[in-house]
Amino acid sequence: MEESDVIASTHRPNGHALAKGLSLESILAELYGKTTGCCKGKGGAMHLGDAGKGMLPAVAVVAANMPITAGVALAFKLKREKRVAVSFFGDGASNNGAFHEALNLAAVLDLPAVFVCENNHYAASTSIKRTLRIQNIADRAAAYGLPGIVGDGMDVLDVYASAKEAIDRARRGEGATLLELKTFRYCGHSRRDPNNYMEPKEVEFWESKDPIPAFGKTLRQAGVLDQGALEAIASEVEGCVDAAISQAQADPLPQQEDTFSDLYVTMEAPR
Ligand SMILES: Cc1ncc(C[n+]2csc(CCOP(=O)(O)OP(=O)(O)O)c2C)c(N)n1
Ligand SMILES: [Mg+2]
Repeated sequence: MEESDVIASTHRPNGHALAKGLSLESILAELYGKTTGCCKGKGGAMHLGDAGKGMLPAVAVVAANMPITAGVALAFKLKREKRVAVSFFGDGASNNGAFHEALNLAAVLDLPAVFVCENNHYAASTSIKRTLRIQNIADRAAAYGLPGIVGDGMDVLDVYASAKEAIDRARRGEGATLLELKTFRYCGHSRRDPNNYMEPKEVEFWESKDPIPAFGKTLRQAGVLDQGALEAIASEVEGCVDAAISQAQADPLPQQEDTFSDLYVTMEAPR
């Protein structure tokens, strides 16, 4: 993606926010509800965003970000801007009506959009085996006349290659793509979830493919970084996270008189 492209995220926006250029400090402060957060502490964990960085505040209503992505892509097309709108969502979201509405609109209007399904095989506690009778969510793209790509969501370079293919296609004006990335979540859906519904073998299988050590191995084998350099990066990152947490804890909370500020935008209606 280019900096000028726009993403619309979900109830799991943290990684997307970091990747789109929001600072660690502004993300952690938002999680703590502090005024220094990217939404001045009023969005919280599930609404991270910063329009200036090309990230709409995340939408926690499953699949509701998808028609919004189609709308953003339509705006880019009408303004003849070479920008791309990217939506992230889960396997569960692909059973929601908004998924089908968004893909069909993107197809018939030839929109510069990429719909990225992070298929982690569960929607909360429900296995995909109970909700899907086809092998790949990407196969649903055919029903709308869109290309569907299956990528290995545990392989950084494969994700890069398949995302680039879809984004380049959208930017060339050749329309939208449904990109399914197969992945997994090793823990419960939330802190209250005992996660007693996953097979231990299934978790072990996916953990063995964890993208972070796997990409480290790729870099070592290619002679890009040695083990010492990888460990130095890991400890530098931990230091940055610790510092951002301490800063967020010390930062100020919003004041009562700020309750109604920043809720509405005053603007002239576009013609
Ligand atoms: C319309 C709607 N229904 C239910 C919920 C509650 N809910 C939040 S996340 C979630 C599971 C979503 O599963 P999936 O789309 O696979 O995303 P994942 O959490 O696996 O990344 C549910 C049911 C919601 N936020 N919105
Ligand atoms: Mg899921």
